[in-house]
Amino acid sequence: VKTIYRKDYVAPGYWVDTVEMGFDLHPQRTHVATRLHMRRNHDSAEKDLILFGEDIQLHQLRLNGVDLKRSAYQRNKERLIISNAPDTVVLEIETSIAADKNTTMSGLYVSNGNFFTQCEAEGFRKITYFPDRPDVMATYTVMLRADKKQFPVLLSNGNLIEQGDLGDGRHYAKWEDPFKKPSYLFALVAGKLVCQEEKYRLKSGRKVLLQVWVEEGNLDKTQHAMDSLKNSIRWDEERFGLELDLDRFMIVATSDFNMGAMENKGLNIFNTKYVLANSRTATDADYAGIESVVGHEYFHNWTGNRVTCRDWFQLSLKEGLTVFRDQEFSGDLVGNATGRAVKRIEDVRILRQHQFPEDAGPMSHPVRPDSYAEINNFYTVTVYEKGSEVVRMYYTLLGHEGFRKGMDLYFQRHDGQAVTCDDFRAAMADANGRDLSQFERWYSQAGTPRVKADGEYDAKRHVYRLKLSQACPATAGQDHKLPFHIPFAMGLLQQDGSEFALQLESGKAHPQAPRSIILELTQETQEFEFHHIEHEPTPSLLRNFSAPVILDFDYSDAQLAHLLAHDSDAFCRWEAGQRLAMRRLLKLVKSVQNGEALALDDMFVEALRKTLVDANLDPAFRELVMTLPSEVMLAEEMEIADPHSIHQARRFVRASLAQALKAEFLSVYQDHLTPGKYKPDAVSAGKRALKNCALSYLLEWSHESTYELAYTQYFEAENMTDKVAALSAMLHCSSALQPQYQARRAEVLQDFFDEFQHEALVIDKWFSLQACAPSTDVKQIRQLMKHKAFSLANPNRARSLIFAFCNANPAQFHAADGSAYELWGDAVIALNKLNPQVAARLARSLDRWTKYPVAQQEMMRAALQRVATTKGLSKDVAEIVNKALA
Ligand code: BAL
Ligand code: ZN
Repeated sequence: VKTIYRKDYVAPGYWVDTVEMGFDLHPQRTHVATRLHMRRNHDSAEKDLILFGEDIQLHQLRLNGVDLKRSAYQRNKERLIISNAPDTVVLEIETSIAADKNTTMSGLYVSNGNFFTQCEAEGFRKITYFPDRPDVMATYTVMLRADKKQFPVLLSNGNLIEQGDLGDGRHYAKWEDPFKKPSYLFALVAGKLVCQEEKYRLKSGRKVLLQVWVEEGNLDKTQHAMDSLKNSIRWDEERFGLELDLDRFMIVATSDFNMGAMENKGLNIFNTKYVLANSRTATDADYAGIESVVGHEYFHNWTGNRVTCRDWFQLSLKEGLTVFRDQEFSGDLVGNATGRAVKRIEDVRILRQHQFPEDAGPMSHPVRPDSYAEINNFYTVTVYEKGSEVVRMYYTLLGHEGFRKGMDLYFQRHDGQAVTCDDFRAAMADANGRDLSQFERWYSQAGTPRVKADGEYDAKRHVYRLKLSQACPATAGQDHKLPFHIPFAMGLLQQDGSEFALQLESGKAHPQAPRSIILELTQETQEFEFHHIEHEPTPSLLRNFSAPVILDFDYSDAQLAHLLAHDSDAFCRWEAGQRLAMRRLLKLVKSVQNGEALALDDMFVEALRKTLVDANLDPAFRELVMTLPSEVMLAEEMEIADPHSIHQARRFVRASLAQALKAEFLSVYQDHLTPGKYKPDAVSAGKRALKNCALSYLLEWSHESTYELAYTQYFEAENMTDKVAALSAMLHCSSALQPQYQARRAEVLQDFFDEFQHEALVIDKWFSLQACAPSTDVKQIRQLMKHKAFSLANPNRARSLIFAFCNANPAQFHAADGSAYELWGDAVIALNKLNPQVAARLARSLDRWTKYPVAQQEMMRAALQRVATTKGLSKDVAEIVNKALA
């Protein structure tokens, strides 16, 4: 498999100014005529005219009006090269595509009888020959022709400028996108679709047309996406002064989609999962997901489309920045400080659960990678979520105004350009007169830095000395790391829970000094002295998770309980609870391994009880505190992961809490019932989350009455959040398999399937709930794969069953006999033929194989080798398994 390096970037030999395309759409054979106006880039070392093309039939090639003979160009499976072309070229290309045979969901494909495209990263080359690279930006005019009955709706980017009948049962629509764009933002949609639409008035007074297109029968599920779109437009105007530049903005939903959604100019194509919602079918989490993904794709219009990436190594330029923007959008929409903090904690959880393991495994790469074999493998949590943390650090270092100044300068300098992460950093630095050269290491060095903090209190001088040291583990190809520029937010708590004024200079006391400050750690080790600290403080460190690092500080249990009870920084408050829990869980795992008796101390139970019943705290926050670190996170904390002991230990803590706090859980449950009309806002969702968390604990306390509670909730629930929570509690609790509950469990599962069998997204939940249940073993997964509703070819369905099992049911996935690794291998191999991108994602479930006991390692290695030696392996999967085995 060929590796592509960032250092080898060469500017394109030719620019493309205009693209005219004509599509004659037929599922079996779509004919595409393309005309490109090109001109030589005299600044490029590339002298040939290079076009990319894959899996397409070439019928004709004409250069400046003359047919090119076969000897006039070179062509292989990936490229078409014309040497000695003139400086100005009009290139006409005729190709055809069998879209109905395209199971990769990249390029032009058919889903449920409708045409869709996905061109990022390199799908446009499956439509026509083209310099398919993000730094080639052109304006597009697109003519679509198709059978009117079968494909009544014809959409592409930009504005609709003409439409009409062709007389033979076919019709046409002509679209023009006035903005220059790279080919990866091209899109077309054709088929039987209906839309919810609205005229929306921008702040400037200009009116735009907003549309959400779905399959017939789904118009009762588009309102939330439409509301989210309007909120996004308003938010970008208010927070960043960025206006929608088109007269029309469309969202289209398809149930066959590799990613969450795609930001094609003016024609966003979405996975149905991130569009369709009503209270009957969607949970609070689904509603929140829709809001953030609609926001994300909309925000790309400026951060991604108007200013795009010079090359794919710069992917985080648009993705990290746009994730940061969507996180801020969701945080701002909640509208209060705790709601913001809750969102922040949720985002940090995702980073720790997914990105930290990635950074410690075989796919570890910098936010701006240096090489890849298949770019689709680099749409990762590192590029996205760590990339967002990197952008957030500018925000933390430069402040709200400073960050805005940097954004303004970025657009002033680069609107209409394809640029690099360095360009973004330069805009941030220049707009604020700051030297951010060391900050570059966040882009170039992989791995999660560890910051060690040591505190020392000098009672005589009333000085608290904080020593911070940083180190970053070696990662593939990077043995030695240089110090990062780390914003380190902190405060010092007094005994009564209030905060000391933070004064770094000695001399007179300044009671007005801030209570929370941001230290800048740029050396390997630095010391800070805080003056006028009258008694030994409890340090509140890395507030709001101010940098994507692992913090080591030797807290006592008492200090953690103090932080959990009092810290004004909600992140650190939550973190204190997690540390208390993690400490106990890891000890209990050892006890399980040694066959010792298990016990949970009162101090911990008491600390959680206080939070659980504290009515002054936001319910959503209380739910987060009551949620123990996941099994995946526990595994990451161990030298040698032991999924079975981890599962037992975690189960024991949940059961012990349920036993000790059953009265509290019961009253919390009853106090947070939210009868009445369903509202998905954060406050209502928080109440449901806490209530359902209480329910799940109550079911750990194995008792008829609590099982009854879930059973009743399931049948009486008027919204999907409560229904799924009840079902999940019944399937996932330790008593789920007790004979007296078996029949009920089967009954609710069947009832759920019967009621929602025509709602694909809900049936995904049905599969997922079973895939993640602790009692579901590999045999049952194989049974579920034979279910009439299962299909490997549909990415959502494959994810709902197989990915869920491999990634979120560790105790069963790591069954001692290795049978689940075989299932994994079978699925990767089968998916490889259908959809290499999705196959490569699943291949990553064995990323952390070297963390397990030797016997398991051997079986995982064998499974990886079996995949690696499969004939016809895509470069997507090959890159993943070869890196894992390296
Ligand atoms: N650009 C791919 C999908 C997304 O990140 O929005
Ligand atoms: Zn994105």
